[in-house]
Amino acid sequence: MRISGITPSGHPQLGNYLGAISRWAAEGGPSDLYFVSDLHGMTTTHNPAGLRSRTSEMLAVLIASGIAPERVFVQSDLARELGALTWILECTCSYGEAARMIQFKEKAGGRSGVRLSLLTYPVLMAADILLQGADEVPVGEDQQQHVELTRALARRFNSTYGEVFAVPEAVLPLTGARVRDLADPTRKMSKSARDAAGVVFVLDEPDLVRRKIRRAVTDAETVPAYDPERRPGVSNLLEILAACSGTTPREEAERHGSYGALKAAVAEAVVETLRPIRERTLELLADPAELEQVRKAGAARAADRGEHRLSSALRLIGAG
Ligand code: AQP
Repeated sequence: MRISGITPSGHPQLGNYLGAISRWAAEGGPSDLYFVSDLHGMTTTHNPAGLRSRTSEMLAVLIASGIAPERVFVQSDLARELGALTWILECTCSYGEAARMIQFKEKAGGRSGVRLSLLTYPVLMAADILLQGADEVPVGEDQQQHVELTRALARRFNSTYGEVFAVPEAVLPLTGARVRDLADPTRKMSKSARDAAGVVFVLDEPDLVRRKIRRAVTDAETVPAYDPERRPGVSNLLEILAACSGTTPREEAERHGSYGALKAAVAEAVVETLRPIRERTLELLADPAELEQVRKAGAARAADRGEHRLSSALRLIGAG
């Protein structure tokens, strides 16, 4: 069984959709379970109302994109179970192991007021994976060290207290296009980018999408060519267009004779790709009853799936 999460650290953006969510929604998608990891969205200063609304928005986008509702849940709906399991796993983890995580060093390095949760969030991630009994976790390179930690904790718990957890493996995710920021194509498009000018959000109005794409940074040339190294801006536009159209960036480069024509085609392709997702998401958010129902059922299923592992772990560690 495979599990994938997405953090509502910002509004879902085109890169999340083309690179991950659209794959998740496709037949034979990479995972069996998808969750909105809102608890991971509070390891740095956050706004509670904003987090709550972004969590609903992310859940709505997952459903609107076509992921089966029975595969989806929200992490905080399992806060009690995950809190208990995280504590058990923290009692299985050394401080040194957690402090070695590269992401922690990068994000905490030299800063004051760092939340303890920034150090311990990989243990919560281990709890996400181990509670559900996942044996494979599709993750990018930046998360592989966290899956390694999860494996170490599962093995250690099993050998010290008794067999409870499947030892998961990190597998390469089936990813779609890598989308770059339109205003700074040397960076990837990110939902938490400081400047929204280069980020197309799934819920942006079509005219705003067109405007952002029209203003996308390119280079001093005038005719499109696919050369990600030397011409990252125009290559990014070609990749986006190819991902939306089911073609290749090189085919798209041949099809469009000027940057103006290319940008117009990219804008229309993106608007049309996002249109049904945007419309369905807005419908779901306008009448929260359906989303509430999906959320409740997802939480019940996820809690059921993990219940025996949590109660066994508590009992074996001497607590239940
Ligand atoms: N620009 C991107 N192109 C392709 N895929 C992308 N993903 C994110 N950005 C792009 C994919 O979206 C999935 C979920 O992302 P995540 O929540 O795990 O966080 P992330 O990768 O860190 O995404 P963001 O949008 O950049 O968030 P922030 O700003 O919080 O760091 C992943 O499968 C990811 O590869």
